[in-house]
Amino acid sequence: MKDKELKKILDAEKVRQKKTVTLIASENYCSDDVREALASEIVNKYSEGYPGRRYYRGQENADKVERLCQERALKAFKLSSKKWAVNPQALSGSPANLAVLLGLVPVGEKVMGLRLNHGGHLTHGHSVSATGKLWKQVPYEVDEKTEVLNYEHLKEIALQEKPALIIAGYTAYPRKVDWKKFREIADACGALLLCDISHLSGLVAGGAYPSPFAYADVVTTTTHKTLRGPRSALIFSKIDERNLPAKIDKAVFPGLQGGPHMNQIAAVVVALKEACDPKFKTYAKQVIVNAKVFAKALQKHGWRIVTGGTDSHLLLVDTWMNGAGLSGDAASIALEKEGIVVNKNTIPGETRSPMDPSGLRLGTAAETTRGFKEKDFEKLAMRIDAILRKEIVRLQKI
Ligand code: DSN
Repeated sequence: MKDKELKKILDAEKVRQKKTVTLIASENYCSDDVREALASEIVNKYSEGYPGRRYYRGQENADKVERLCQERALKAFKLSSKKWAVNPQALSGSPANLAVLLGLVPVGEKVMGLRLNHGGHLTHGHSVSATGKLWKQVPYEVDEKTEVLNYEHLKEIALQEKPALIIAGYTAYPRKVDWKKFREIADACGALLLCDISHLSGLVAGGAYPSPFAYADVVTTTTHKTLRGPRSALIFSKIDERNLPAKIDKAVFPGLQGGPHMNQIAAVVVALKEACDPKFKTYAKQVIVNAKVFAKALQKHGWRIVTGGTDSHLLLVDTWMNGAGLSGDAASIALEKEGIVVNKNTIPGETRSPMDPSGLRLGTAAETTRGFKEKDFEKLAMRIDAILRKEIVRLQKI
């Protein structure tokens, strides 16, 4: 690279990633092949439209890449091309969710989503997101005591509010989601069911977490979390008389964006092939085993884990512990000083602010890619405990 100024920064980022432990649940380390595709010449191509119906010429390779992406996406999630369509053009997770709403839900109608501070995502109808400005969020929460979803209660809300669309699948919910129950709730109130598996897609493709495809109308996912690809997104929609795929395609382009980022789509093609490799099954399984061991080890050191554990790649640690511990912000800063990179996170029933919440969200996907096993996460839990306890003592002295 001739730009020495930028090269210095990028080299420093390479070193930072090498030297630190990444526990951010939405991050991972993609393969060299994924990065090679991202930097390939297809980055230069403008491909407004869809395969076979583009606005500019010179699309023979772009069409092949996009079709291959669709084919491999169906294969990775064991879907039939007769039943499911794939749009790989949304630039990332938030635009993907926005496209689904724009395509399928009249503006002003109700969208039922988990509250942000209970583990939902901004694009599930939060007021600061376009999804909360253009549609009316019907929020739901996790149970106050158990901190897990109470499906009976969700059904009551859905029957009362009659949302046009219900969103299941989250950003900070560690437990299994009962997709079937969500289907029943959606049917009971006549809503569409969107399953956002951005966090879970690698685990689902690897057969380590239940698949929502038997129950959903639409499934969205980012491709850079447990799926271990580039930053991008996929939207799957059911093929039937409702024409969901055509409505979603139209919402993505020309509704929300111009030309797709073909280099990202090419890199997703690589990631999907990798996700079909038997080794990926082992990886996905290990991610969850590691998370369970990690949660248990932290519990043994006295930390409260939200819901008491995890069924996925992530866990929420209550670091505040009613004032006996330290805030999520203070905890994340103390850990970063020791080379452990995490994100602060709200916990259900949050009493503090999102900028300085009560907990941390920890994920095992990235370090499992680097080969961490159970004993490594046990050691890491011990290190984290020591760092946080030392910080509590330091803060008490100030
Ligand atoms: N990327 C999401 C996450 O970290 O879960 C937030 O948008």
